[in-house]
Amino acid sequence: MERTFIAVKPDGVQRGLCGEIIKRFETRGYKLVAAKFVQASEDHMKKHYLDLKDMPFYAGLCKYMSSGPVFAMVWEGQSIVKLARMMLGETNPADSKPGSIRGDLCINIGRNIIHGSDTLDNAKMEIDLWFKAEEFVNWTPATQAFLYE
Ligand code: DAT
Ligand code: MG
Repeated sequence: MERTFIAVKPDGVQRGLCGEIIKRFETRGYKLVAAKFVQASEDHMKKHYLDLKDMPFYAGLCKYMSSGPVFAMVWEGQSIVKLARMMLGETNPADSKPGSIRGDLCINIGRNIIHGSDTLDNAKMEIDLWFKAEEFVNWTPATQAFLYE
């Protein structure tokens, strides 16, 4: 089983989309293993987006991401890193297909409402950056036997 880091960004929180986003992961059958509602510091966001440090939008992105609360989550499931990225859609909502989260719920690249890890390695790094070991819940969903062969 893989784990991935998903966060509803400040714009998604302000627009009241946390429930809709959680619902999509829940109804697909993924398992929530950690979650918290937090306002991250700008320094924290600079670490989170370190691979984008040379991009012209890096400073504004980190400032924006720390400007309000985010809903940070770790979801678990088979091939979830890649499949969650497909659920998100493209980075630019304008390129995202209807049916995807960004394709259905947002318009602008700088306000694309949700973050999702892009690789298994980045998922591990992001999960370590955002969550401590004691923040994870060990549980077996009652649906498990009907989701996986
Ligand atoms: P993603 O969030 O799809 O993984 P990314 O890691 O390339 O995309 O970029 C992180 C975020 O930065 C992205 O969700 C929105 C913002 N961003 C990316 N490209 C941008 C651009 N050209 N102009 C403004 N913001 C951008
Ligand atoms: Mg990314």
